[in-house]
Amino acid sequence: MPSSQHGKTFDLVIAANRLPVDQVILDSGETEWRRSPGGLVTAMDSVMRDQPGAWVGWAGEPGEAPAPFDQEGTHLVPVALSAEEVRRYYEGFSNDTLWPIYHDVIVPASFHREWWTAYQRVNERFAEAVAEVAAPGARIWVQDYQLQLVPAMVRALRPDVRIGWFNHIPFPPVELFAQLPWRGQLLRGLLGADFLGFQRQADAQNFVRACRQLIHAETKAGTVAVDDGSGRRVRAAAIPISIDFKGLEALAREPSVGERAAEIREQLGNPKVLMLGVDRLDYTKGIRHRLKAYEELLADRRIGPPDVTLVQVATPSRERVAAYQHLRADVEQTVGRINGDLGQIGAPAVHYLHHAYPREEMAALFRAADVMLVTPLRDGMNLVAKEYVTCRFDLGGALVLSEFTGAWHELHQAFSCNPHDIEGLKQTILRAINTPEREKQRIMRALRKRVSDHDVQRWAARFLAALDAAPDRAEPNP
Ligand code: GDG
Repeated sequence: MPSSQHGKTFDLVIAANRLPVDQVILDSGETEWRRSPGGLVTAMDSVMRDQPGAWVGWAGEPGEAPAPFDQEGTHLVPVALSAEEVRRYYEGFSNDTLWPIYHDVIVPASFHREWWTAYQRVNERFAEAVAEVAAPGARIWVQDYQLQLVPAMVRALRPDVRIGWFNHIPFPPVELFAQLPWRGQLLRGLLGADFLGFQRQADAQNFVRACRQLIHAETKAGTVAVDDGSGRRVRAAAIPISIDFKGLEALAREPSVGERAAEIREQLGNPKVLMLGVDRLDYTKGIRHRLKAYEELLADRRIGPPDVTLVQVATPSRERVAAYQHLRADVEQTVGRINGDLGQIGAPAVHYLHHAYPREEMAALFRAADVMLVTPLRDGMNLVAKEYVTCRFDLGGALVLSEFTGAWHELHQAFSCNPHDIEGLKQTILRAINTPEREKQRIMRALRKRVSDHDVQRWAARFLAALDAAPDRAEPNP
């Protein structure tokens, strides 16, 4: 039952692995919470404007959770994770079991029963926190692969609420999903929801097929029947995520951002062609394939410094997971070799930056880049592709985009590539460089229209409308 007698309850409750704030330690030694600038936060702003909501998530540091607090109109409910739970639930099960399985097993997945136990325990804690702050009949929106058991756990505690879940990453084909020793529990966890949102139609279909084949559920027209005697059907559909087009374009139009873009080109020696990659340093992003194609183009003397240079921003990510440590070593060795073999004094072939930058700097880089290389081997959506075209209000630049991203299904006018096909990728990069300006402008206009018409505010509104329209829930238990 709702525990409104103990505290405030809300008609909309978000549950995500992380809270939308970061703790900052000031010079004075005091700590302060700052809003993190992610797209999800912006999307939620648009839906929480008219109705206050709560957000349940981890505050980012292991140990005791801070007390719930209000920030910019949202009630934040921190969930505690011990250091061991961070290792087992987050780095382990989420990022070393589920992440590789859901991304085509680009690296092998690790299965450990104690990671699974921690995943269950943490999901239960999230579900309890959600049940505490949800008003009667509230809408609950659970985010992502770290919380796949939460829908069923919340339903058990609070049969009166309406539950949605959105998967930010791909949902794998049944042949890969079937490897998971806990596949049945994961599917049943998700089937606690009323509506399940995915990035692509294919992801929703993979989920439905997994239910049919692995737990023998009856499925029909994008819905799955739940065999708990309630007669409930769960709908699965594609609601692709997007970005805050208006907000980012306004930032990109700032004169200071334009000046910084010119300064970046100047500092790079005013190359004729500036290529750019921006990714979390993750093996799904195809950074190695991109570097290989670039290295070969340089070695073949098709392009070369000082006329052409590549800036690769690789934001540090999951640094305690072994596969990420290997990737970093490999990428850094490759960059060193390319610069050693093919760079010149004052004109390195690759500018490799293992940092996170402020949004203004990212917008300036996007404005400065002639060719944006987005070459993942698998990516749920890839927001960088959408951000790049958003920043190009001047219609300049060219987007090279992998077919294996969710974004490609919306932005297929881009210079498409299969990153596994190194020869094809090289040809695509050359085409992106050499296509006449007018044609590139035509393409950029079409890409921008798509993102501007389908922004993150529309995504959030569509998700909640789909949640409201999902097949009726069963009558709550008396
Ligand atoms: C997951 C899915 C899906 C990166 N470096 C910096 C920085 N970024 C920003 C980018 C972009 C975001 O981080 C990364 O988003 P992506 O979509 O590219 O990738 P994932 O982190 O893997 O996200 C993905 C997404 O969820 C949303 O559903 O698209 O498929 O894997 O916004 O700009 N931002 C700043 N400094 C950096 O150094 N400020």
